[in-house]
Formats: sequence, structure tokens, C-alpha cells
Amino acid sequence: MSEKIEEKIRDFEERLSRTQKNKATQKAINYTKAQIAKLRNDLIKIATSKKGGGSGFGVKKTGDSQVAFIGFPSVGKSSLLNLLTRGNTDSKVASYDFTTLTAIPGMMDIEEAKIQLIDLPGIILGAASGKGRGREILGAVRSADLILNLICFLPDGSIEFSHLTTIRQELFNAGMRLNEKPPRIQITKTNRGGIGFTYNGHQDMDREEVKGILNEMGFSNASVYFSEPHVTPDQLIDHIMGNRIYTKEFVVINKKDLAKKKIKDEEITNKIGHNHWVKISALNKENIDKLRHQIFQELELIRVYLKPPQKEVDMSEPIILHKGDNIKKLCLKLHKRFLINYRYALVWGKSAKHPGQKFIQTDHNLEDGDIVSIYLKR
Ligand SMILES: Nc1nc2c(ncn2[C@@H]2O[C@H](COP(=O)(O)OP(=O)(O)OP(=O)(O)O)[C@@H](O)[C@H]2O)c(=O)[nH]1
Ligand SMILES: [Mg+2]
Repeated sequence: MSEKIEEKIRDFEERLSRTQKNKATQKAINYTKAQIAKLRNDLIKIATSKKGGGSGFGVKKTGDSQVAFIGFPSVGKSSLLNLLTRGNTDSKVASYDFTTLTAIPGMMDIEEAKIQLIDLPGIILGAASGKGRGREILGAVRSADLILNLICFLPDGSIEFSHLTTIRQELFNAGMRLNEKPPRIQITKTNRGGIGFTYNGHQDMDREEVKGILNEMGFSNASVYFSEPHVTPDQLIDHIMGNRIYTKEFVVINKKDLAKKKIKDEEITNKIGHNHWVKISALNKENIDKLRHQIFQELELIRVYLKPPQKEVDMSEPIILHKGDNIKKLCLKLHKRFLINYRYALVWGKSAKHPGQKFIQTDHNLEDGDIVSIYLKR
């Protein structure tokens, strides 16, 4: 079944590449884009269903955060897992491709946080439509907080950047959006009146185009609001589809020991498209600690300390949360009874206007180093 869908996608994509972009063809382009999005969605549904292997090898989430390793075969994913987990994990390493056949989780301790690393089999072209163990791999990646995209130096001393493009395309096809923020769009279904369109800032799409896409995606009456400028047709389609996953990507360039001549950092940043990357050598254990700290920073974790009411603060064991998490997240991480019986909380630290600020609501965002006392109903 997925083969047929893929064939259709290919047809549409070919049509898209043949169409020159101008005002007259815009409608046809958006129509084609909507069709591709719907078909890809069918693929994602198959891939994330149990039958399609979407449970992602069934790795149980543990720790404060999850990081998934993705990369072509033999780039050194398993070698790196073994190093980062300081020998607590033993994922098989070998010189042949497809050594790792399933997901291997390992735990990395850093700055009082426990980070679950997931080593995965090598990915190949067509993974999103199920080639190799593609569906399971992408299933496991979908639930991660950070994706470590691994590439490596080749024996001739050059870096294989093309793998990055392939992997990103596969992740895109699987509904993942790397280093992007969800577009700020609101769509409210209405009973009549067609498609209403209001916006903030400069937009490149006009009402006709927005209407075209919405009609194509099954909306006849709705009011649409863009609260950020320059929303693209793809972002609009993503918003309507709703199952997109927005994750950060960090690029690891392994096998630095094979590098011959120096490649400028700017050149690497240009090729990668951002400066969230590091060169390492798993073989020579080079830059491994640097990478550990970079992972910690990329995850944007914060430490919150608990002060039981009328007692001293416990500085020995912080609760690890993600940046932007609120008191509700903290309660849930402790035990759901903290949320059910919540009365108020007192907060000291960066997020409080004054020491011991009182919060009756749980939607207050906490910051790194905050001290919190939670008072419960009796
Ligand atoms: N020269 C060099 N070789 C490395 C380095 N890291 C790993 N290797 C070698 O590369 C080969 C593949 O390493 P693995 O860790 O098994 O690679 P993988 O990405 O897990 O491979 P699959 O599980 O098959 O996808 C092994 O022969 C490793 O010894 C490195 O930093 N430098
Ligand atoms: Mg491996």
C-alpha cells in the first residue's frame, strides 16, 4: 500500500519541479503541495501505527530527557554511545554496515541530569516509507527531545555532508521539522461565510491562496489568523495537518582522526546550515566531554530545588525540567497528587518577582536554580 502512495507522491513532486513559480501557477503549486502533504500524512499514519512499527522498537522512556542518534551505517553511532555512557552500555561496534539492528538505550549522567541516549540502526534512503528498519527508526526519533545527526570524515579526509541532506529529507517526510518553531497560526471553523483571513505583519500569501489551500484540505468555512509575518504555504499545511513534530538537531562529525587538511569552521557551518555542531573522534576519544556539555546545553534543562514547607531546601537533588516548564510540569514530575491537591506554591529565584512569591495558579514558568515550596490541600 505504501508503495502506491509513494508513487503518487513522486508524480506530484515531479509535477512540482516542472512548474515554474509565478502568480499564475501559484494556485496549481499550492494544490500540488496540499496533495503531497495529504499523501505523506497517509504514510506517517501507516508508519506510526503498531503494524507499521511506529512504536519505535518499544524503547521505554526514562531519565530527564531523550536524545536519539541518527546517521548512515558505520558513521560511529554505537562507538559514541558506548563512550558517552562511560561503558555502562555495550552497543556492538563493527566495521560492517548495519551492525546495530535495534534501538539500544543507554544513560548519560551530566550536571545532575540523567539523559537517555538511544542508539539506532543505520538509516538509508527511503526510510520514511519503510526501507530498512526505517519506520521503527523514525518512530523512535519522533519521541526524542533532541536529535543527534551523525556524519563522518571519509578515508580521503573529506566530510560526507550529503548524508545530512538525505537524513533531513527522511525526517521531513516523516513529519519532523528540525530547528523550526511551529507557525503561529489560528484556524477557527465557522458555520458559514467561506474563508476569512486576517493577519499580523507582512504576508506573502493573499486571501485567494489561503482559501485555495484550506479548501483543498477540506475546510469550506473558517477564519484564519496568522500572528507572525511571512507564513509559507508549507507552514500552513503543517499547521492543518497537526501531527508535525518540532525537534532540535545537533550535528556530530565523527572520525576527526581521518581529517587531512583543515576545513574552516565557517565552511562547515555553511554546509550544515547552522552552528550547532562539533567534530569528534570516537576512536581517539577527542571532544567527547565537549559534546556531553553541548548535549546538556542543547536540551535547555533547568534545575529546580524543592523546599518542603517549613523545612530547609534540599540542594542535593534538583528536579530536572525543560526550559519553559511551569509549576504544573514540576508537580507532574513529582507525583500527580501534587497537582490534584495543589493549593499554592512559593518561589524563590530568577523567576520570582520577590523572594517567596506566591502562586495560586500552576502556569508560572520556572527558571534554572529556582527554589519551590508546594503547599497541598489537607
Ligand atoms: N577512524 C575512525 N573510525 C571510527 C571512529 N568511530 C568509529 N569508527 C569505526 O567505524 C566503524 C563503525 O562504527 P560503529 O560504531 O559500529 O558505527 P554505527 O554507526 O553504529 O554503525 P551501524 O550500527 O552499522 O549503523 C567501526 O569499525 C569503528 O571502529 C572514529 O572516530 N574514527
Ligand atoms: Mg551501530
